Amino acid sequence: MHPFLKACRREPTAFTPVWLMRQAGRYLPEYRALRARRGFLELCRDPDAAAEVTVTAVGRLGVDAAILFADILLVLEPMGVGLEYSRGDGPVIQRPVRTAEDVARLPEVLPEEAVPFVFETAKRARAALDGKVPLIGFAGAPFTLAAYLIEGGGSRDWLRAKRLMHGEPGAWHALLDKLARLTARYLNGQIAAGVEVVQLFDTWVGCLAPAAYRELVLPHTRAVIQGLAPGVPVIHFGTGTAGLLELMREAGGDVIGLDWRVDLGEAWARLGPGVGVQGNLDPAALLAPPAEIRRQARAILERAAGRLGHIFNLGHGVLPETPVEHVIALVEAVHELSRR
Ligand code: 1CP
Repeated sequence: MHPFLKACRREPTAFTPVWLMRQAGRYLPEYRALRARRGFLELCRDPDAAAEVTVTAVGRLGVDAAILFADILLVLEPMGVGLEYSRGDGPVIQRPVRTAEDVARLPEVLPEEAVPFVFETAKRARAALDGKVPLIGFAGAPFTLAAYLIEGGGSRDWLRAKRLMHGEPGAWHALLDKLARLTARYLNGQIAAGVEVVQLFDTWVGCLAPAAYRELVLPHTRAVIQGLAPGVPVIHFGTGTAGLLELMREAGGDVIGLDWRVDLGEAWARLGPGVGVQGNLDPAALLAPPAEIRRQARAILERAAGRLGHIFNLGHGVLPETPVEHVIALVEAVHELSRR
């Protein structure tokens, strides 16, 4: 079995497996060249091109896992909310969901019918990888999807989302319930198409109070995870989650993703035994020279202290300004320093 899959199951590995969130993104010259000619959505809808982006990144970096080329917001587009990636670099939702009536009007979407190209991409990427490294599928968690749907795009404080969450809990639960069902179906479709691990991105959940997370988010995230085909490891990721780690573990996942704002050793102690950890280098560390990158990688490996189930990653996605050679230096350093 490949080291990445073993680590997801907390089995011993010869070295610590490493991959990077957003490893197939804009810091790669090959990807920028493709994007110069075609829009992001257009690329996602072309399974051969999207699979190629996945496979190219793996070949270039020497990482231990591949990630499907898609986006967490793609499943929202068939709801008729007007998803666009045209303005600047952030996604925009033209017709955001702001009221209980808006929530009630959102159609039930069947991913197999609405985004068949994602499953086709997964099939082709898996075939092209030819067993070299495992393929990760992914989706947004209900909270993060709802936050984008309500705000209409990214936000610093997610106040419109919180207004609905605190002010109209009935509508909020109805929305998250819909998104949880959609997400479980979407991930199960990816699993049927060949992804071997799934990552649930609750990127912006760290903006919540623990009590709000427990009552208004946790049951929906748990429903997604419990609705997944058994036997496929789940990585549950968020940023700014220092106050939520125990609750995220309660919601589920075989591996908990950590950003760089927490000490990996302390966070793992809080999470307790029986769970893996993914992380947690600051993406900005990759802007420093390779010697410094190596020093910080070693420090994180020391904090993991040989516990079973550590997957090395950044605490969030690769920054677009990151030199490719620095990413390669990180991957080599992790492999070399962790060899057992
Ligand atoms: O211009 C471009 O080429 C589009 C940039 C881009 C890319 C490369 C977007 C728009 N999405 C993606 C691909 C993507 N998105 C992947 C697969 C590639 C890989 O990881 O190598 C994945 C896993 C995502 C997941 C995603 N999209 C998340 C969760 C991860 C994270 O970084 O927090 C989020 C929050 C999104 C929304 C999104 N889509 C795109 C952007 C720029 C954003 C973030 C916007 C924001 O900050 O609010």
